[in-house]
Amino acid sequence: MHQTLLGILPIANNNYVAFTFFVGCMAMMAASVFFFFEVSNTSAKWRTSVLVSGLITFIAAVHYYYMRDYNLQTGQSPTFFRYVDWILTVPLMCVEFYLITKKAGAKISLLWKLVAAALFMLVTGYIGEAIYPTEKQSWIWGFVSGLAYFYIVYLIWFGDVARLAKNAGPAVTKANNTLAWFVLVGWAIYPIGYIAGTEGGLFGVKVLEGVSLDIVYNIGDAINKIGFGLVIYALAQTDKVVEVA
Ligand SMILES: *C/C=C(C)/C=C/C=C(C)/C=C/C1=C(C)CCCC1(C)C
Repeated sequence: MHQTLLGILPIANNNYVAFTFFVGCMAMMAASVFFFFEVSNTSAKWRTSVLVSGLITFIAAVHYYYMRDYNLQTGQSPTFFRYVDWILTVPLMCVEFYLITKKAGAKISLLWKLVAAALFMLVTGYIGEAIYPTEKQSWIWGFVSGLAYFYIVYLIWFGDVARLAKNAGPAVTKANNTLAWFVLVGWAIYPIGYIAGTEGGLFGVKVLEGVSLDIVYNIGDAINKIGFGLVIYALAQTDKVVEVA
């Protein structure tokens, strides 16, 4: 057993997996400090939203701190804590969609729909990645998980979230349009990591052998957690300017 604090185990120059865990951890920490401090520079209407952006990156920072260490010490993927992170942070992203559409009348049932779909997506993904990662099973779990993913995409692009965002005015519409692209393109990074990392591949075809699942997931998290939070932050800042004028 090694006792480690910020990297007493050295990261080898060619260990890109460990390196992306390290950089990811730092980026999540920095983003959290930024969002937390900016809460006081945000108009009352958007404070909770910016705070939630900070909570998302903070939860990720704590997990990355642990996952970085786990990966360095064992050389393995920290699958369990990866999914613990996602099970906490993805529902918080659903909360962000609820908060931006709430003033246009979003009901709590919309939040539960998003959260239920997210949990279904993540639990089935975990089963395929950690419990039945076999050639025969993992692609089926990945496919079922993908159905829940597309339901979320549908709600945000065409369903209740899109409709309510439009009613909430141009600033929210614009933010929701950007977030919708994050969910369609940014979140699609995760199935790519899954296909690379499970035996089942893409419907049983191994198209991404040799690609590191952890590097793909780490890039996805940086884009989706920090980028997503910045869109919320930008919305809060734009709306503030409108208020003053
Ligand atoms: C901050 C973490 C985020 C935004 C994580 C998002 C994760 C996903 C969208 C995962 C999706 C998956 C599929 C659509 C199919 C294969 C299994 C998953 C769980 C990787």
